[in-house]
Amino acid sequence: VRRVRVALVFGGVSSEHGVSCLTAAGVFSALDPERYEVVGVGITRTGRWVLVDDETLRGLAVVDGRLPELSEHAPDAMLLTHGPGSRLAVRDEVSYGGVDKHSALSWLGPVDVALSLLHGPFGEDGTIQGLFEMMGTRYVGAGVLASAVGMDKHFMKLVLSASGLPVGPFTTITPADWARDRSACLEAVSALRFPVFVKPARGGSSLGISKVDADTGGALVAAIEEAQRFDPKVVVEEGFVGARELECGVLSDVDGGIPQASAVAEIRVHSESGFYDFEAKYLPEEQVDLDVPALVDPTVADQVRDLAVRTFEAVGCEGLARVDVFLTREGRVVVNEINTMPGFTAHSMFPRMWAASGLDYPALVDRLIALALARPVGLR
Ligand code: G1L
Repeated sequence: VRRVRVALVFGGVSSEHGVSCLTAAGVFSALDPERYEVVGVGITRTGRWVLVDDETLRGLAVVDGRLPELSEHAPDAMLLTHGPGSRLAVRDEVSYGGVDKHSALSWLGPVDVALSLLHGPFGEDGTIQGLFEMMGTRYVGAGVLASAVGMDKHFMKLVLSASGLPVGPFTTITPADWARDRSACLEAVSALRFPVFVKPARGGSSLGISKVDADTGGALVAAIEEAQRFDPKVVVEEGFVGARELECGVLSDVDGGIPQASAVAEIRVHSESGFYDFEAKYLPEEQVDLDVPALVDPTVADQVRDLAVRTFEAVGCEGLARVDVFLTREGRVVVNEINTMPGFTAHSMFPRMWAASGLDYPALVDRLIALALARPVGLR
């Protein structure tokens, strides 16, 4: 039987280049070489698409505490298309004379499924998913719309609240809002209960996020302007003081039935104040304990799982997503966010939650590829 040809697209120009490379090595090592053939498509820090062989993929590891990085010297890779199985080409350095570009391309043949491991803009925001759609290539994970909604905290909250799901109070400040009437923006923020978190709407990481403790004009404007450095659109959220932070993994059902939720995990933070706060959340990893599964009442875990599945469906996700929730001091479960591209090394939360549910890392990767292969190309 023919092996499934899997394109791993990774690296990228984002700040998470190294994490993406590390994830590529993890996914690669989880793929059974008897059943899968891997085509490594790297994107260098400068944005060049390069072909990455198996040995290079295997070698992407942390060395001396430093994250791996793609070399700029690899041969150019190009995704040329159409139909089920986009064609991959590599520039043939020997025959390439700069005269006839077509004669300089060697075919690598069709790919059966693509896996993007790119972070942030052009990676998890629906853009590369759109490229795969246009090429008629099956791919793992959320589609164009769900990826874009998952990346944008403003639209994510609109979709979730319109679907009747519990989200915290928030307000959005677009560049036009800010230009039109700053004091109206600040008044909308003042209607929230403090502390508030000021965030770039489409960051995907913790960059540009500030906590503002009190409704004092100066601190608020400074926090908004800081967030605007990362994204012209800013979201301000009420903080849940003293809430516990829980997470749950969701996977599409293989037979197209109801999505399935994993064991629930808890991120436990050590902080001076003794409860969840901003400083604690963004402290180095040593300061955080991960409980997988979370030590919560089984009925709470069931509520979290149910909310995670409903969140997944509300956003129109496919494949996988990690849903992060707050368990408030009053015992309410509220969605914080959905992440269509969660951390995905074997030690990341999503794989760990599924391992706790009996699905180990290689089985998880298998399942995601099977889901992508079973999915029709085009409108679904
Ligand atoms: F394997 C999946 F499901 F396709 C997959 C691949 C990569 C899920 C999540 C990720 N995550 C990442 O690549 C990243 C967290 C390193 C960047 Cl978004």
